[in-house]
Amino acid sequence: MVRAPIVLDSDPGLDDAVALQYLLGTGLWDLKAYLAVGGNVPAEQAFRNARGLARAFGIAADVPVHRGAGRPISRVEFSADFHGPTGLGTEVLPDSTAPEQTECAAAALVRLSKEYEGELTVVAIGPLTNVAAALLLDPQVAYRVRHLVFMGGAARVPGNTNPVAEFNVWADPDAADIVVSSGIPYTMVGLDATNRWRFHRDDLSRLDAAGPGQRLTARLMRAYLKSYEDHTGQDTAALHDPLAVGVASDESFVTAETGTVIVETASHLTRGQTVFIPGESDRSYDYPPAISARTKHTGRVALGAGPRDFSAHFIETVLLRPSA
Ligand SMILES: [Ca+2]
Repeated sequence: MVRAPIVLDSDPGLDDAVALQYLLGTGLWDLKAYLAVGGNVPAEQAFRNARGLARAFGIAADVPVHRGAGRPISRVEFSADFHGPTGLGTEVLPDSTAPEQTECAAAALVRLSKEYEGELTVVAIGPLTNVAAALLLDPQVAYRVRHLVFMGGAARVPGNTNPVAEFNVWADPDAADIVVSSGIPYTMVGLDATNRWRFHRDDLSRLDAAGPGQRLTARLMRAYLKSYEDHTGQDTAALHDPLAVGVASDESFVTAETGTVIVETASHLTRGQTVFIPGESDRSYDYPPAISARTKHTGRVALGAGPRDFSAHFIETVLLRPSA
């Protein structure tokens, strides 16, 4: 089977780490680059974590890891404490033995969009800073990328960072707005869907039983579950980032509609809100021209859990891809 070219852009991040493992486990993708972006952790720590994960999952020799933008487009960098002191709980992974790439993430994305024009899938599971930077460098990236799937946003459910905004979009709302207004074919996989597919304590015992190759994964998921418990009181954890990777190959993990997403970038109160205007809406609002003009760009927006069980598929798939 021919594996399709893909780029993963990530701010590792506990669920980012297992999203990479899941991507590799599917066997569907030819990972051309692993891009780091600040978000859950500052940009430099994201790069270190990404290199460590590339080594841990045995791809360091084959997949270049690129350093991302040093900061959000127009915000002060902010990192969540949800993912622990290193971003991977307390895990400090040995660095990759591969030489450091000098090409930055945005430049790599521009280059790969040319090399794999019309074929390249991009999955972004952190703030959209690198993708926006690539689009600013070369707006034609939007027309060369086959499909962008990003984890972010909350269309019709509450946010997790303020009452209406999801963290990735909140962290760099300007970047997100550049992306959804660029013309790039995109699918937004936000909290409407990601909160619906969970990792359970029972899944930990499957990892524990799988031997040394799943010990890192078990530690990461144990830390992730603990963070959920400490921060939200929930005893299960949302599979946010892995789900975005899953949707890149099969939309039936979610229900989705076509419409326009506009990101709130002006308000302090609702910063990062992803306002969803359904494409098939029979409601007629009286939009000002600046908003009406935006509705020519549409994407797919995940609005709930789909018929295919992602939680089951996730655990089965990571079990296929032990770490080194
Ligand atoms: Ca992430």
